[in-house]
Amino acid sequence: MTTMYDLAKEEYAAIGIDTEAVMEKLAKKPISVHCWQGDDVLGFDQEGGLSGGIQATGNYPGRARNFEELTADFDAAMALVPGAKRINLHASYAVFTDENPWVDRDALEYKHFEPWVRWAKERGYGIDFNPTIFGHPAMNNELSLSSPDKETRDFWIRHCKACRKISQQIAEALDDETLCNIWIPDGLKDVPADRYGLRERLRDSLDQIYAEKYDRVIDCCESKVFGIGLESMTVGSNEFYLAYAATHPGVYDLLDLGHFHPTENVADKLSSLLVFFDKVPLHVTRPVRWDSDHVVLFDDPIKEVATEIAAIPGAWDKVIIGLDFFDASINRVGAWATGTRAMEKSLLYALLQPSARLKELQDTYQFTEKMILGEQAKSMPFGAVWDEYCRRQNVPVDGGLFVEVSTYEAKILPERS
Ligand code: RNT
Ligand code: ZN
Repeated sequence: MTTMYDLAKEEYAAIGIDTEAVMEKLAKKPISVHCWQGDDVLGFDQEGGLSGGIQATGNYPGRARNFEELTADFDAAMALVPGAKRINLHASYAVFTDENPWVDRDALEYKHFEPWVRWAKERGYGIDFNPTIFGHPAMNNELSLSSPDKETRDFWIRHCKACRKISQQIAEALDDETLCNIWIPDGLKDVPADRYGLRERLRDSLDQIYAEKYDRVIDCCESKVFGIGLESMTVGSNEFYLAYAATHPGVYDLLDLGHFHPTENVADKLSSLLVFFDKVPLHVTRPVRWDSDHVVLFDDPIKEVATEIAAIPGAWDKVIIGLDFFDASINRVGAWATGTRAMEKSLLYALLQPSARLKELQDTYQFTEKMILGEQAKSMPFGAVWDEYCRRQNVPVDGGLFVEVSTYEAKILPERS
């Protein structure tokens, strides 16, 4: 019997695309899935709630409250997602036990993350890591590494140093590398009287944090344009971190799709960074009017980012794909699965575009044919290849997703109320 996939395979072959090779390539590219969709970014170490100009809105029931619940939910979600995965942890997800009781963030050690490492090892996941510089009493007027207060800066410098060390130890335990991403909310609500001092202090703090060299840690800083309550300036702007990265080999600039002005296109930025850097880390998210961190969908901005990753020479390996969304208004397992699947789907879509031919047409000024071929590729039988990829990866096709999510929900909700 001829399947939809057989027909699609032939159609793609006619424009020079090998769907078998594409599926194989996609299955190996890891997506770093953030742990914080499962509990609305609250973590396990503080009671104070979220701060730092970010917000998880909604109160859908069933939020994970501890390591057991969060890992169970992550497992349930990832059983619905094709392809290779990593888990992206925040320092606030340290696991405290009777043997390893609570310590403050500047005293965290590898042992507080060992349960995560054991868990990840069993699943073949790599781990990425983030200092947690928000939702904590040591945030001083929402300033941390750039604070005018030495005591405040020093606390967060100690925290970041601890996190880099933990990242190295995690990487060693997994015989891998760990991306360690520093994001700070630091900024001002109202018109700044001094921008330079804040940025000069941030540079000095970073220099202290990065003084120690680690061979398995990929360091990066995440830029931003504004936060809620911090509308007038953000210390760690993209110019700031791009310049820092350019002058500090081994430290990279992380681009979050929600951290730019709405008409800026992050897909357009990738080629510029890839001319100069051997790594470009990303937070893929979906901003709606502001940095709202909606669940990633198979929409144009994501497809365009994926197309750059698939088409730029070497970008497939150089771009480190991480996700960053947190919607508390819907089932969180459904959110995780849908967003991560959308990333996979966009990469599959991108790999199925006739990029080499389109480039050739651009380079020979055949713009009409380029336009027409580009339009043709958009309505080719992509869905049949996606369904086939899901089947081969033993995950549901889109039509089978909701029932899985709701079955899991029905099982766990009674335990969590
Ligand atoms: C905030 C940044 C940051 C956080 C996570 C929780 O605007 O995007 O990456 O979302 O670290
Ligand atoms: Zn982010």
